[in-house]
Amino acid sequence: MTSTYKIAAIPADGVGTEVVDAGKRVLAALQERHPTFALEWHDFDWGTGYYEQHGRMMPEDGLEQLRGMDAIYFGAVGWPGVPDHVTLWGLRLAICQGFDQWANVRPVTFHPGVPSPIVDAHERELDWVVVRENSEGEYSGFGGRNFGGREGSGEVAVQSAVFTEAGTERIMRFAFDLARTRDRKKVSCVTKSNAQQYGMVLWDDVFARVAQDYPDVETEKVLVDAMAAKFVLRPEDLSVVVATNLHADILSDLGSAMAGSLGLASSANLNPERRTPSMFEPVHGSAPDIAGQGIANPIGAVLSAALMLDHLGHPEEATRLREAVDKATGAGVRTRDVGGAATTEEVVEAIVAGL
Ligand code: GGG
Repeated sequence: MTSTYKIAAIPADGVGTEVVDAGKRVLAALQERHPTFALEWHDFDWGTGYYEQHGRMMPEDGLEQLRGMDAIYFGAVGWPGVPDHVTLWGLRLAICQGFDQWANVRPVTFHPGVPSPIVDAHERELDWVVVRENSEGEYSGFGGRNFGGREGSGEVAVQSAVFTEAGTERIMRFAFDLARTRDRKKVSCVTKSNAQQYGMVLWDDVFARVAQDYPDVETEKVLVDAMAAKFVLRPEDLSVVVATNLHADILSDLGSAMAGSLGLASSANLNPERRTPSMFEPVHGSAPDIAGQGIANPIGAVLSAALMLDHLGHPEEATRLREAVDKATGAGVRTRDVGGAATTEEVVEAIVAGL
């Protein structure tokens, strides 16, 4: 039986358009070979181009237009000429926060043939998952700038990080539940509670309380600076890493760089209660320096499509996608960022051939 899903495609800016197109073509080929699912695409031209015409990144009723979708497949946001905070808050964060996609799952995976700064990464078969709290913390949007200032004192800016017990508890439970599905049942909690004595101490307290409900899951609490070092020096000791909105964003970039490139990293912005559509996107941004040249790495977007298939209830098809990606990288079909010379198109063709 074929299940049909309504998917919103929002390529947005720069290489976002190239990698979303690549992901859609790989999904079409998969669907043709394994017709257990069908995707009904709804394309949205939102992003910086839309902003230049309409003064906003998406229409006022944008969330309403997306509400009936089964999932959102997103590219990347940001383009020179419009401040990054305007584009980010106007589209990506508007969707994540507007739909309460509070769990951002960012797997760190190593691929055959992709050179990694960790010498024996492939022998160690490393893989771990960064779970990013995606609704509050440093991205709460509270603060302001004071243009008045005292004579000679200059401007003052305040940016508040907001941690709620409910928001912290749900992301901790999500991380523990995820750990239970993995071979290594372990959650590493990233913190900075030695310096940030309110929000981060609440974060630690909630972690310790939730951990009591998961006696079968190993735990550790690590300061964010020490965790950055641990990513590089002892990654084999990681399984699920739960961190705040900002810390997890930074750490997951580090993880994907260790795997070879930010272009490989996939992510799922989940509303685990399924009250609203979840959103799947490569971790990378719009990369204006290489946009339009046909050389962007499509793997982050293709692996995000695999996460989308998992979410839609098609784990076998998701596995086929992942295996096809590994066949392509293993055969040496790699874009420039991962030591090859292939174009986006050539990587897409190699993945499709391996399905
Ligand atoms: N596809 C991810 C993307 O477009 N990211 C743009 C960005 O600037 N993200 C920063 C953030 O989400 O913290």
